[in-house]
Amino acid sequence: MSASFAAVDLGASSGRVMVGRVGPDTLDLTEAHRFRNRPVRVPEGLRWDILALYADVLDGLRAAGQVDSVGIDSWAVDYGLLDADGALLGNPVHYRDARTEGVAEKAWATVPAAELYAATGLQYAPFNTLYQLAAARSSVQLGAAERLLLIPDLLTYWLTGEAGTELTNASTTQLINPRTRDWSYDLAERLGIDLTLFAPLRRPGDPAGLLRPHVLEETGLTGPVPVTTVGSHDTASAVAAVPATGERFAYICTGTWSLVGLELDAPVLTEASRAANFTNELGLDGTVRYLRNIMGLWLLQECVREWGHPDLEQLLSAAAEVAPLRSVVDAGDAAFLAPGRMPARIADACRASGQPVPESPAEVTRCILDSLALAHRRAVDETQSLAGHPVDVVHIVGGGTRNTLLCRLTADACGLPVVAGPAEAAALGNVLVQARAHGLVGDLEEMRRLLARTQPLRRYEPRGDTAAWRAAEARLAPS
Ligand code: LFR
Repeated sequence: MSASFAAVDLGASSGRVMVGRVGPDTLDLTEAHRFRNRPVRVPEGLRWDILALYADVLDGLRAAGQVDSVGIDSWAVDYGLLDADGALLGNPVHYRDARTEGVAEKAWATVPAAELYAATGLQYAPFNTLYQLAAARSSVQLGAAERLLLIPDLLTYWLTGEAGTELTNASTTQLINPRTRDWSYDLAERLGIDLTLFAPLRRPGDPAGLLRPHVLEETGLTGPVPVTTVGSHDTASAVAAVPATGERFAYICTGTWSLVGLELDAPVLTEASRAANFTNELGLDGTVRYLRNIMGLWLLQECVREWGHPDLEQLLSAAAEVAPLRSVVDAGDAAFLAPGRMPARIADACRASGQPVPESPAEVTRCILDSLALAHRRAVDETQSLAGHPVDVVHIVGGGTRNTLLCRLTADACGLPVVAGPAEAAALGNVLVQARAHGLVGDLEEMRRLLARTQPLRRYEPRGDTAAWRAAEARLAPS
């Protein structure tokens, strides 16, 4: 028996609709539609073009053809607000928008940062939904809102008419207690956040309704076609698709961000963990994604945009020839969060730490990739000691697996073997959770065995010792 599943996977810079065909010993993924996700700057700030994304989702479902179910995942933390009639109130605000500047400090006056961490396990990031809601507190839109739907839940609502809040993504709001895996009622009340805005929680595998008649009409599909709840946070789906065969592994989900950490059974809520800014997001089947957010390929994407989109392959081969570790920046620094002027900001950071300023695009690219590998090394080291969970392999999944230089440098920097692949991890995790809900695969372990058997993976052994990386680390001021 086999079945087909459409996985809608929206990243911050591109989206795709993939079709996964799953049988007892097969897992094939094909691309139905790929599209750009282009945020738009309007006078009031940076916004997601959610209608364009929805139109692309519909085009993708049409291209996918008849499937047994549909699942949706996307980036985290952002949301749309609906009025009492269920109509969308304005374009969702982009998490890189400046509205949250200085907001966290005000929230901490009510609930101190240490208490927030102990209650939610979430890292400090200015864009956590909690701070976005605090920033929007007196806005007309929030005042008029009856419902708040996280991005994948909003798209699911448009497709099926059913509203829910998927748990793995809900955990990125900073309003969930990672021990009870339910809302942090007390915290929300103290911060004046109205939890009734959120639709009831649903979990990966839960049904999320059927495609509405007008959606069937627009996509040419024949009903009934169910939508299945998946790990709707893209990182939850990507981690579910890490093709690890044991427990002693760290993962790096690469794309716009690098998310580096471990899969654990319980959250780590210590003060040391808070100081290191590690987060405890909820994963599939009671797991915790214990990880750090690193700026990731965003640094390169923004430079490439500024350079007028030169050929990436050529740029990466030229970067491979540049002398290694000449200058490094702290790829965890929030100074790189906002869009714009990225080469200049990288140059400023090198200057400020007394290192040579990279000049050519190849030099800047090398600086970025060395810096990312260094940040990967640091996070892999720290996650093991903070969680008391040693690893002997690092799995890299996501779009960054196509960047062989980044994978190689990461293996060297960590001093550990790297297994790279699959590139479309989020889509595969999305497909596998749907397949499981349809009785085609078993638990997480079985999903991973299927991935390891069926997906092309590439192994990078570490070269040399890590002395040069340790020296480069010392050049950066402690974070
Ligand atoms: C990756 C990701 C990260 C989240 C960031 C913002 O696509 O979902 O996990 O921290 O985007 O939502």
